[in-house]
Amino acid sequence: MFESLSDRFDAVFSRLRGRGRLSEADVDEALREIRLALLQADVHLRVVRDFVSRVRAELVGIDLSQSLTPSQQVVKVVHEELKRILGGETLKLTYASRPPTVILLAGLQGSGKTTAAGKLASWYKKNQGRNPLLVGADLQRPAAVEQLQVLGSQVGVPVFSEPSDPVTVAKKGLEEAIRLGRDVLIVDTAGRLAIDDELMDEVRRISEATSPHYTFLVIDAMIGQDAVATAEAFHHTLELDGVILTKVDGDARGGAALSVKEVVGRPIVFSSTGEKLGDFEQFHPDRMADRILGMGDVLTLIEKAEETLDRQQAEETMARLQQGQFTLEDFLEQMQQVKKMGPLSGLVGMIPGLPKEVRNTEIDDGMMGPIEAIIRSMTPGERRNPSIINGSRRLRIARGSGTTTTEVNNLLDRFKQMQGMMRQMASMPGLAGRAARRATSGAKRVNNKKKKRR
Ligand SMILES: Nc1nc2c(ncn2[C@@H]2O[C@H](COP(=O)(O)OP(=O)(O)OP(=O)(O)O)[C@@H](O)[C@H]2O)c(=O)[nH]1
Ligand SMILES: [Mg+2]
Repeated sequence: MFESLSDRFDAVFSRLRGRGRLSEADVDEALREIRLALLQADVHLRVVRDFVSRVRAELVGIDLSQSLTPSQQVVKVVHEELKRILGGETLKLTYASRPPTVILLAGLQGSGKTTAAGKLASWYKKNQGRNPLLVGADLQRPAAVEQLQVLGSQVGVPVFSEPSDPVTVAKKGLEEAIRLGRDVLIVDTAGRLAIDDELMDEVRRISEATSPHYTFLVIDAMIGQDAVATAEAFHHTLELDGVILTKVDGDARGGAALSVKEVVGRPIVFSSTGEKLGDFEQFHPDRMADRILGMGDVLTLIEKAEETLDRQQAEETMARLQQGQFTLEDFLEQMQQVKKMGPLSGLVGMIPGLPKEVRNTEIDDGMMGPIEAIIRSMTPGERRNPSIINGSRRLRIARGSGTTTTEVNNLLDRFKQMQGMMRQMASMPGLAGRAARRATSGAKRVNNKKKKRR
C-alpha cells in the first residue's frame, strides 16, 4: 500500500532539499504536488482539501531559525498531518470488567470478515494471551460457518454456531462464552450490501442482543474511497468503534486508509495484509506515516521478528556464528525463519534508510525456492562442509533440485563470501560490539550507494 504516494512525496521533498529557505512559490508548488499525489492515491476530496490547507497553515507559521532545514520541516509537517488523518494515536483496546469482551464484525459481502474473525482470534490468543470464542452468525451463505470452523481449528480457537437464526446464535454464543469462561467473543456476521434493509436490520438486532464492546467494520482496501461511503451507512445503523482494513496487500494507492478516519470519524484498528493467518497487524498511525514517507517501520519489524522467530534457535545459530561455524544448514534455517515473517516485499518497506530504488525493487519471494531446493538436495555432509562438493556432486545436486550447475555454483560462491564475512566478525571482540559494527557497516554501505546514485 502507498507505494505511488511514497514516490510522489519523495519527489516533492527531494526538490526542496538543499534549499536555504522556502519561498512562497516553493511552498505553493510543493502543496500543489502533494494535493495531486493525494488525489491520485484516491483520497477523498474533502480530506485532501483539509490536508493541504492544514499543511499550508503550518508552513506559513514555520520558524526558519529552527535547527531543521526547510525540506525537513516540510517533511515533519506532512508527517504530522498524515499521522492525524490516519487516526492520530493508536487505539488502545481495553477489556470488559465482566468478561467476555464482545467484538462484532460487520461489512460488505466478501470484504474479509470471516478471515478477519479468524485472524483477530489468533491475535487475541497469541499477542494478548486471551481465550477467545468465535461465533458463526452468518447463516446466509451455506458454507460460512464451515469456513469459520476451519479457521478456528487452524488458530486453535473454538467456534460456536447452530442452525437457528443469527440473533439466537449470537445470544447463545454469549452464554456459551460465559459458561466456558472465554474472555473474548468474536461474532462473524453475514455479508451484506448497505442498501439491503433486511440484512442491516439483522446485524442491528445481533448488536442489540450482544451489546458489543467493539463494533468493527471490515473494509476491503482495494475498493478505495468508495468503501468509505459504505462505512458512513454502516456507522449510521451500528455506531462503529473502528475499522479493520483488509486486502491491504492488493492496494497500491491507500485511498481508503487515508480517508476513513476523517470521513467516518472512526480509526483503523487492524490491517490485514495477506491470505496467511499471520498477515494481520494492529494499525499504528505514526508508524504508517513513517512508512509512507519512507522512514521505515522498525517497531513493526521487531514485533514481527519477536512473534515469529524461535529465540532458542536464534541463540544457537548465534553461538555457532560466534565460533565461525555457520553452515549451509544454519543458512537454510534462517531462510525459513525469515519466510515465516511474511512476504519479503512487505518486510522491505519497513526497513528505514533504504533508497527508494531498493524499496521499490520487485522482490520475488519465489527466488528463495531454488536456493532452498539446492540446499535440500545436498547430503548433511555437504551442507556442513561444502568444499567436498566436486563436479559429480554438483551435477547430482543440480538435478535433484531442478536447477543448473551454474546456479549451484553461484549459491556456493555467495555462501563462501558470507562465511568469510562471518569469520571476520567472529574474530572481533564482544558479541554486542560485533552486532553494532555490523549494523553501522550496513548503514554505511547503503549511504555510499545512495551517494553514488546522486
Ligand atoms: N489478499 C488478501 N486476501 C484476503 C484478505 N482478507 C481476506 N482475503 C480473501 O478475501 C476473500 C473473502 O474473504 P472472507 O473472509 O470470506 O470475506 P467475508 O466478508 O467473510 O465474505 P462473506 O461472508 O461472503 O460476506 C477470501 O478469498 C479471503 O481469502 C487479505 O488481507 N488479503
Ligand atoms: Mg464471511
